[in-house]
Amino acid sequence: MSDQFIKSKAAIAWGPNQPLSVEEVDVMLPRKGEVLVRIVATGVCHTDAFTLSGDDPEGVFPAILGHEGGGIVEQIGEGVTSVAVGDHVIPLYTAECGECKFCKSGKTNLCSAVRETQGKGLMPDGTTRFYKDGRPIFHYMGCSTFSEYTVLPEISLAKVSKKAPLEEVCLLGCGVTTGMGAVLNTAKVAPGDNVAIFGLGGIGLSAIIGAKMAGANRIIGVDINESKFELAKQLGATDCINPNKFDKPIQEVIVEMTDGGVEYSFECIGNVDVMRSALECCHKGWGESVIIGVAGAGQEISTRPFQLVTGRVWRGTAFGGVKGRSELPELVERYLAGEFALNDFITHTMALEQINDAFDLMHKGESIRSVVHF
Ligand code: NAD
Ligand code: AHE
Ligand code: ZN
Repeated sequence: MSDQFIKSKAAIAWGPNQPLSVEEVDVMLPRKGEVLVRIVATGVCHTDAFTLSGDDPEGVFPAILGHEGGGIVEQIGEGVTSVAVGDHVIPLYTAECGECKFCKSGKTNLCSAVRETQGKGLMPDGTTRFYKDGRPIFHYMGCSTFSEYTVLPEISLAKVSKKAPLEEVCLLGCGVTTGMGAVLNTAKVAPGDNVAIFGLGGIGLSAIIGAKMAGANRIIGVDINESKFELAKQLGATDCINPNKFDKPIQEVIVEMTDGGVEYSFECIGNVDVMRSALECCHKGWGESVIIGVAGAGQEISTRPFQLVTGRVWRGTAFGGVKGRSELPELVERYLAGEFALNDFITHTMALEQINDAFDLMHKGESIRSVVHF
């Protein structure tokens, strides 16, 4: 154990709804089972904005946000064996210990090993590695990629090919893996299925890629911002519709378009009213709706139970059901083999000092993904 630290540039969220403040922080060196990572690039996901808004029940401040990063191992703590200095890694907000009840179940990617402390903004030993002038700063989703240097548990790192540009594969740390995984792992869309994807941001567009890979028939993109439609169609959407352009509920429109409803729908927004539409546009008897979007504290979903009685299914997914350490390296290989592109998603790049612009662009609906380069 060491009480030594290094200096790092980081964007600190001092409180809800405040712009991030780029400052120099002290990062304590990794302890047993921990790894110090130099972040090369990080995407900005809507979940970062969600937590910054104060709506996240697990949001604690001051914190260093960011969870969609790519980096290089700088130093390892005692007992670390699965990564070495110089390895390229993607931080995981869903760890994979391989030993807990969840990992062993074969039914879920929701490892429980570090989740409790992670949700409190702390390392597994209940302490933080970040300090500003002696004041502790919380971690975020176990990743804190809005810092040049960050510390993670070994089990929260996926080691990936050094051939992959970290400035692009950082997007596999959340958005692209989540959207593709929701379609391919969680829903398991089959060739010929009709799907509807609500919300065409980084997650929804990735779901379109997954649907196209799965051989879906109709891929219906739904968004109130029509500037998202061009890329959605380029990626494989067969139809793009704006709910505000219809004089009836969008679920009725989709049911009519698809002879009774879609096989699968995906909510990629975090709006509980849209979650209802997404369920109700599913086909009677077998349609399944997958919730991906994250909704704020106190919000609840509702529908007539008859919707479920008559065979529709509501389910959710985290990180696309992907087990990060065992499955993400393979996804990086598939990216390197040219099976899907990532640069389509990167509408803006910027230095950490401009990170607040990334949030502004997201809120104005002008970006898909902003990527911060350190
Ligand atoms: P984003 O802001 O890039 O995209 C959201 C899209 O939804 C935008 O195109 C916006 O125009 C559209 N939209 C907003 N309101 C709408 C409405 N009423 N009807 C139709 N479209 C509407 O966000 P993102 O980064 O793609 O994230 C999407 C959601 O997924 C967020 O809630 C995020 O927190 C969540 N998320 C969940 C997971 C998970 O593992 N479950 C992972 C990543 C992100
Ligand atoms: N902290 C929130 C929930 C946030 C949430 O649902 N997070 C998703 C990932 S969003 C990534 O952009 C997730 O994986 N959840 C599962 C988990 O274990 O965190 C709350 O409501 O408390
Ligand atoms: Zn995310």
